[in-house]
Amino acid sequence: MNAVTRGTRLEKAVLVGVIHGDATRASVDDSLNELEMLADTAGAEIVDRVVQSLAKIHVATYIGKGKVQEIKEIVGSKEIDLVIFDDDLTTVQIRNLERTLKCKLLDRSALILDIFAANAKTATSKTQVELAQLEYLRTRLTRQWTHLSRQKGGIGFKGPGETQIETDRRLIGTRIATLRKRLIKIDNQRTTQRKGRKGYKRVSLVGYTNAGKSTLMNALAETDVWAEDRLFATLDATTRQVKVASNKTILLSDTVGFIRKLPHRLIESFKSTLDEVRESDVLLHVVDMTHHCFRDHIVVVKRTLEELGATDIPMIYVFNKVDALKDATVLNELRADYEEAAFISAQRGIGMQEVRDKIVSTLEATFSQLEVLIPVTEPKTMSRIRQMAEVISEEYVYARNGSEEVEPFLAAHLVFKIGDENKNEILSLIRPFGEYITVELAE
Ligand SMILES: Nc1nc2c(ncn2[C@@H]2O[C@H](COP(=O)(O)OP(=O)(O)OP(=O)(O)O)[C@@H](O)[C@H]2O)c(=O)[nH]1
Ligand SMILES: [Mg+2]
Repeated sequence: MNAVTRGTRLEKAVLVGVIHGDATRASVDDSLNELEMLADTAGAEIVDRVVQSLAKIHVATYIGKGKVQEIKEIVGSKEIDLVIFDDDLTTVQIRNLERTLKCKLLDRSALILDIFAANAKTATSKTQVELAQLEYLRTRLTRQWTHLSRQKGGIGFKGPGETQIETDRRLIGTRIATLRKRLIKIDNQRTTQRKGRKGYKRVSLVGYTNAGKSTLMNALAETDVWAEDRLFATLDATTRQVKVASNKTILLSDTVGFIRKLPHRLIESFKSTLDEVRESDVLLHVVDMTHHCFRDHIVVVKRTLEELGATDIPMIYVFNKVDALKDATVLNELRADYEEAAFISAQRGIGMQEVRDKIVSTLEATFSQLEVLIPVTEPKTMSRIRQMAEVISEEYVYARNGSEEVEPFLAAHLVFKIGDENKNEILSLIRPFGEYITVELAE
């Protein structure tokens, strides 16, 4: 997509990965495969890959001198426009490498930011991406770009980068402050919006990018949310009503996908979008089980959820793309490992009823049913219960505490369902009324 909008030809890129610390050849290869997908999404043509095994990272150039020379030769002989490192580089490393390689240099964060910039469609996501980009640029203002044609654009040069890079730290600081203020305003608006949705249970789709979240959203909500074989197709949170049972409608939200090494500042600036996730009653964790790295993807998603503070929310695993699965052993293993999971094809609409049923049962599981007699002289307690709980039945009866000497009094016999999060408060409220019993009055 970007390649088309950028005209003439795809930018040619070389990828660079380093085996260091816990990384193995295989894990670096997987990560580079993903970097390749990211670069492809951004509109680059991957011409070559360079991998180096390092006991120690070089402070000045990240990789060793010999490797830098090797890349330099590739850049020259294959007319490379762009060198992309799989790890984040320091300002000094970028400067030194650019000086030697004489071509554009990006690290993984910058590439992801670039894709986000290209995919940001709404005012909110544009603001969020711009903020993340400026935070990134601010730490790299000493870049020497003089040998590059900065105006030509291309990967890593979209969005505010083209103009803001030339302004000084102070200007960027001012812009960042403005964007932050704007985001606080958006945050407040969203909070108000969410309050207006009270009464509905909220379910969010989470998962690795390209897992099929938007496709599942469409299948469940019978709507048309943008789904595409592209990383980070969705950046904004979309919420739809979904009927999960004949008498139960929930709100389902689709949002931005996760990826390895998602820049922390992106998570920071997408906080208001991701609040949707944090405040959900249930999470649907969508996994593309046809991807050979899907187990790593699950780990990355879980870690990102930890970072968001969303680990206490009940989660349903939804293994997607069962239609495209070539290896039955994967399915057998998964069924054993994840007994509660749903196995579906969002694209073909297979397993949709199972997903709906699991949503209903998971929502039910987070509720307790309580029964209590509240004297009519306690209207405050009654109204608090009505606010927090789902009242199933309400009947007026006569009651008294154990003692025969006390005159029976009118009380409401309430049966209600209460979510775990409010259970303790309700229990302490109704404790004083726990002793009452219903009495039948003599004619
Ligand atoms: N074979 C197959 N492909 C699927 C299925 N569900 C989704 N896809 C494809 O997977 C790709 C990604 O789907 P999306 O729904 O855009 O994925 P997403 O998780 O929303 O991705 P991002 O928004 O980019 O994070 C698309 O090309 C879909 O057509 C499925 O059940 N089977
Ligand atoms: Mg999507």
